[in-house]
Amino acid sequence: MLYPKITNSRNLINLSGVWNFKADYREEGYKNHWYKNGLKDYELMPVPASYNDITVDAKLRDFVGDVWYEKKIVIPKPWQNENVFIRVGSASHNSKAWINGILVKEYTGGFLPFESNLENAIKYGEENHIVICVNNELTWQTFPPGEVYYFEDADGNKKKKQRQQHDFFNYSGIHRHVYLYTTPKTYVKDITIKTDFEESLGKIHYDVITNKIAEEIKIEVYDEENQLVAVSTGESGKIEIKNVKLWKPNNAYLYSFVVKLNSNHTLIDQYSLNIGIRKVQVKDGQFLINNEPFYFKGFGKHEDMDVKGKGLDDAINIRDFNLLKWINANSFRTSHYPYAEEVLDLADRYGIVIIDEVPAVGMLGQAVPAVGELDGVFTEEKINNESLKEHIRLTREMIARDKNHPSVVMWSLANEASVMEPKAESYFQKLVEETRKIDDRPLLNVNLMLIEPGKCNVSKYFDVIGLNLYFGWYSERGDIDAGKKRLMKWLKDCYEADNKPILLSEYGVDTVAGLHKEPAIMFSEEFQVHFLKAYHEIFDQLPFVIGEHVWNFADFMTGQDIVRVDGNKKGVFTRQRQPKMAAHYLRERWGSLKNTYTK
Ligand code: BDP
Repeated sequence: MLYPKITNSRNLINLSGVWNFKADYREEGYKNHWYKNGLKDYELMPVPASYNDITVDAKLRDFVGDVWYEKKIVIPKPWQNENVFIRVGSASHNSKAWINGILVKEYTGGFLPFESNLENAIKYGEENHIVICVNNELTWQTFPPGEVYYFEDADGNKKKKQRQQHDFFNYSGIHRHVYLYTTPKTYVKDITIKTDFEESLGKIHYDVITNKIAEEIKIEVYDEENQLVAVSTGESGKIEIKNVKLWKPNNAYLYSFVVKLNSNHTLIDQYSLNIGIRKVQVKDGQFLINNEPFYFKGFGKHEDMDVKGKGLDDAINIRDFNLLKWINANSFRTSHYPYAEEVLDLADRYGIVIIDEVPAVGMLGQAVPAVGELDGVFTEEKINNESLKEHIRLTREMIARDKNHPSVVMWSLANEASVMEPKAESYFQKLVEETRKIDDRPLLNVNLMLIEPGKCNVSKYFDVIGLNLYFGWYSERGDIDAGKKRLMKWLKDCYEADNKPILLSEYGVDTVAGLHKEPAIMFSEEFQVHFLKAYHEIFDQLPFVIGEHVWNFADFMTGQDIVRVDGNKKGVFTRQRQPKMAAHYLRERWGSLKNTYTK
């Protein structure tokens, strides 16, 4: 799926800004045809942003149900000869969109874009009425999974509530840009790029899909100096680039891949992509980028900030990339859902390596932090065939959206699923099989620390095993030495059982910025530094550990809970993106470790 752009054949209006907004507390929106009649007594709401933290209303912050967004816009008359699409970057979690009272799209999924051709719904040169209803209810068949229930207070009043297993606030609303954009009637629908190289010869394999058979497809590749370096024709083919400049971690080089559709020698559509030439493989227990062993240094992150929640924010995103560079990180995982396309564009540009994760988080029988025995969830009522279908659909859509980003080196198909259950095996076998049919990047599964070494039924299908380990925190609480011993044994046992490279996909501790204690105790900045150092001493001894992603890059909001003080405080940076003590320590360590660090 291509990102909407203005080109010499396409136009675009960004509808981000202030929209009319109404939360449907009395469940009357559909009955009263708000999608057609419009909103009365509405309030104002920014887009993109989560609506939860914008007002001072507790009822809205924790609202479960439908909210309605409305915008009126004149569509330029000259657009009548074009295709016109509406495209929503993401809305959490279930959306319906109407134009002039006509339903144009229904979509489930809170972290991926949806779009619709508006052909039969819009009026050109006149005002058009756009309504989007966003519902934030999760079920066992959505990703992430959750459950709506009713709570009755002492007066017998019923309240709709949501149960969820994942550890981040259920921010809701329209989270990314809403665009109206045009394409010519014959247009480039999709482009797929695969790259490789041999010595100094770069190789690009491309496929272009058009909506109708186009008479001529021309490809031009430009380097960063805007020099034409290669051309081709046809809907698919191979292009070679001499003296190629590779896309490398921390040293990104981007070519511009331009597709031109011609009819009777006249240009009818043009679209260009930034691409990077690089190669990724898992071989002999190592993760290779451009044939060199790559060691992941970085974080699990979240899209999360004050006031805007999960709303796309260029200032925060560019600040984050500056901090990643400053701390000498080379990678992060988009825990626990696909991030905005704009973030991946930045990663391509800054040379930061991405593990792209589908929103399969919370497929387990307990809320995080999970302790003790886990209940089974691979059952008829919970994670069932319907869930598998959805999981496959969202994985396909994530790959369709992100496949051309050179920064994306691996797909993460689940975080902390209940994979010790025998039924998880066929589920994941099928999921992996379907994923490998469409893309050849390595696949990651991330395991919870309650899945003991040798008890994971699905590791065998994956290329890299992610482990989220918190010994010395959730277990051996406060005793880093004991945690460290357990860690060493655990890692060795996991490797022996599965014989796959291991990425420490999460390790970290809640740390209150400004709390100092000597000797170090839990929640102090000193404790966070001691904990990380202890873990690194172990990783450095184990050649099968191919990377370390600290949990988390920054403090982030969670649901209200007795184990969370205004959210999860495991950030190395505060929620306002300022460093804790551990940031200085990590900067030193990662500065002294090369990307191609071999043990
Ligand atoms: C892991 C989860 C992550 C949590 C983290 C924690 O993958 O989402 O936020 O633990 O407890 O279980 O901080």
